[in-house]
Amino acid sequence: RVHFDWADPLQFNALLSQEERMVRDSVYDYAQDKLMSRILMANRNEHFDRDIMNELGEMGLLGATLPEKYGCSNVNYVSYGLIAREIERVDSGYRSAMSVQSSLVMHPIHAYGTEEQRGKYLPKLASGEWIGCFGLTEPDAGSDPGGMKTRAERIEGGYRINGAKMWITNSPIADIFIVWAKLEGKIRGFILEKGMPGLSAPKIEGKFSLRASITGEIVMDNVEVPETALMPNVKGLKGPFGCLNKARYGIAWGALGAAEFCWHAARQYTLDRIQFNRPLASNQLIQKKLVDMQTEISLGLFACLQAGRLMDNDALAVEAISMIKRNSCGKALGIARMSRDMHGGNGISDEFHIIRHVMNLEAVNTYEGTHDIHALILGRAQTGIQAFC
Ligand code: TGC
Ligand code: FAD
Repeated sequence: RVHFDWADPLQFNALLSQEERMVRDSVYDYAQDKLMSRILMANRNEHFDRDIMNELGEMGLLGATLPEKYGCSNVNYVSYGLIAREIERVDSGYRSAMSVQSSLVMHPIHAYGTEEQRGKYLPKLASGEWIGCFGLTEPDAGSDPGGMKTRAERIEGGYRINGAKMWITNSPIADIFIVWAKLEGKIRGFILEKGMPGLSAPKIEGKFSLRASITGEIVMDNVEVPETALMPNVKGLKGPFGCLNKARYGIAWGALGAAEFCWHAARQYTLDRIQFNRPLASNQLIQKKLVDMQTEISLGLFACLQAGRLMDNDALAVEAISMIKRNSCGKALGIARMSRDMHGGNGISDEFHIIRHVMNLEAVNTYEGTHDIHALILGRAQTGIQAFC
């Protein structure tokens, strides 16, 4: 009889290469050692520790899929997914910091920028010396970014940009701002730098989710940038969406890491906790909940792995990314809420970490395209009928 590993029922680990396992194990060790020890107070005090970016840089985890000549690790997309999973096992906010830098800042500079822009920005972003942010969402344009009001106009030697971006991860501490603006009616990507006159990034206070990640606005009041600030190699919404494809893929893996934490914690808690003279885990209702968690996470990981293998071969359709982003985030949120319930009163204490994951996953289920927007993307692809407008 083949041994059944409850934590890896479908032998997911056997499908990883030696290099992928090494990446996973080294990030697991780092995250459990250096991130887990900080998260409780960081979340309680709504604090993002800037040093984490340098540590991620030293580990080669920023822009990890990009070429070595820019100081990056040149690993595959399955490895990128494994990195996201291990970091988000600790906290979605830390994964946010990593994935914004990698997929939403370094990826567009690499894919749409000039060689000069790559050489100037990528090595410092890879090391964590510089932090980047990505400004697409606006106060009046969230799910419908095509409705953005931010405008760029040509001036002598460059462009003048006016507008405001909202809900921008890392903006208050960013050195580099990837900003999407309409230039002559077409969406274009610009690289702005901290300190430019007219550019500010106030922090958004009072978040009950992703409290260990810093979020802000980007306000651009007649910001004048040189010609060299424009990323020349893309026009239209496919520019920002091309970045979101990479980030959404990573979130699909990451959310399952958070879910795994909640599942394993629920299992241990219900084995240890005695009520009615026996462990909670001896009740049928509890076992069913644990098995539902195990099943969804195991199936979800296989979907992510298959998506990663396809992405590594340039064969992944963007609609499939919507499927795994939506599935992982929705299922992870359900699992975290279930785990919270199974922890009883302790489930709302931050010392047990579950309520933090519940609150984080509420935002993860919303950003990078809400759960319902991804349903509508998939619905359009299946029926040929656009339902969102
Ligand atoms: P639509 O007409 O569908 O497309 C417009 C153009 O874009 C192209 N396109 C894509 N290209 C590449 N990848 C994709 N996934 C693409 N999806 C669409 C499309 O081919 C077309 O190109 P062209 O050349 O024909 O013009 O556009 P629409 O305006 O109807 O879009 C609707 C919808 C719902 C699909 C879209 O707007 C959407 O996805 N909304 C969600 C917005 C979103 O995800 N925002 C994320 C902001 S960033 C963020 O949340 C970061 S959080 C990070 C963290 O902290 O971890
Ligand atoms: P809305 O678009 O107003 O949606 C509100 C509700 O209406 C949702 O339930 C949605 O599903 C639903 N809805 C919308 N349209 C339709 C429709 N046609 N049919 C049916 N239902 C619909 N953005 C960035 O650009 N960069 C970042 O770094 C970034 N980081 C973020 C960090 C955090 C913590 C958060 C919370 C958000 C971040 N975002 C970022 C913004 C995020 O991408 C948006 O919040 C998200 O895309 C949803 O937009 P919205 O908040 O304007 O909601």
